[in-house]
Amino acid sequence: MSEPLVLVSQAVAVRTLTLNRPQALNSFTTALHAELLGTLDAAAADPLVRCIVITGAGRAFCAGQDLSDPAVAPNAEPGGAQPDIGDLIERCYIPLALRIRTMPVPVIAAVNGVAAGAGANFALGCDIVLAARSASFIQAFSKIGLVPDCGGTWLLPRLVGRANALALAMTGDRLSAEDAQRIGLIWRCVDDAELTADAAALAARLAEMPLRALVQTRLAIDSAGGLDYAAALAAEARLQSTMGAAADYREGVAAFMAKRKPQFNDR
Ligand code: T3D
Repeated sequence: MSEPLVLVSQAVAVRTLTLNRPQALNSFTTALHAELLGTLDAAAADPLVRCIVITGAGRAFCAGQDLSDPAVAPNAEPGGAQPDIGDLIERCYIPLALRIRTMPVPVIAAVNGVAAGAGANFALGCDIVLAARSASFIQAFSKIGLVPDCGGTWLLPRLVGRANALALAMTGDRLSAEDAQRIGLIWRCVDDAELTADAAALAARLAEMPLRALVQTRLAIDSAGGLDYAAALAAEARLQSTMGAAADYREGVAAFMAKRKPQFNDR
């Protein structure tokens, strides 16, 4: 039997998914896409999972699309039929990006090495991005005549502003994890030796928190970008009506008043 393309492990309520094509820097093939989506679906459906960590095997996080995949190889014949890359994006990258954004639990990217092209934007689409100090982020698309995908055009300007987004995307320059933290592209960069433990500790903390509130926070922050201030305030009030009627709010306040640890169960 061949090795799984995604290694799955569970520690208490935290599920870790490790991209496992280290020989090709964990670049995406259609088989990896299928396996990754399957493991994300399984994690979403499992009540024992309260937080997910995604990382890469070997020295890279993910080098984006596997450029040796015959399905995307340009036809060298001038005027010959070319592969429809947009079709691949529709079939593989959009479902992946949307799956991450709709997970019923928080998702942490633990970026252990280089994250390039769609591999970088896949990481940036996660809720919280931790990176090893030796890791880096490359919007590699422009170097091969493509535009950012896997959410890059939406994520980059929101994370780092238009000036940084355009410079990163046009130059395709490698951005160190330290600079990524400095410009707000990621949450935090940590010493290489600490990445796994720090990601596990953060995941364990989130797993004990009120999941429904965390997931609604993601939704509210993402949708507020398309609203004016008054509409965002109104949306917060509507959402707070729902959250305030739920069991986790009662539990949170009761635990605070009783000076005990809360036990949250809403999903
Ligand atoms: O069809 C489409 O393209 C549509 C989808 C688009 C989404 C995208 O993600 S487009 C962007 C695709 N990714 C890239 O352009 C990145 C290509 N890789 C690199 O630029 C470099 O490998 C890195 C900067 C990421 C790392 O450089 P380095 O020097 O640390 O490693 P390396 O020697 O280049 O790579 C190590 C091995 O991994 C090497 O194989 P080998 O020679 O040891 O057998 C290399 O070919 C392989 N590898 C790295 N990236 C990819 C890859 N193989 C296939 N596809 C890759 N993307």
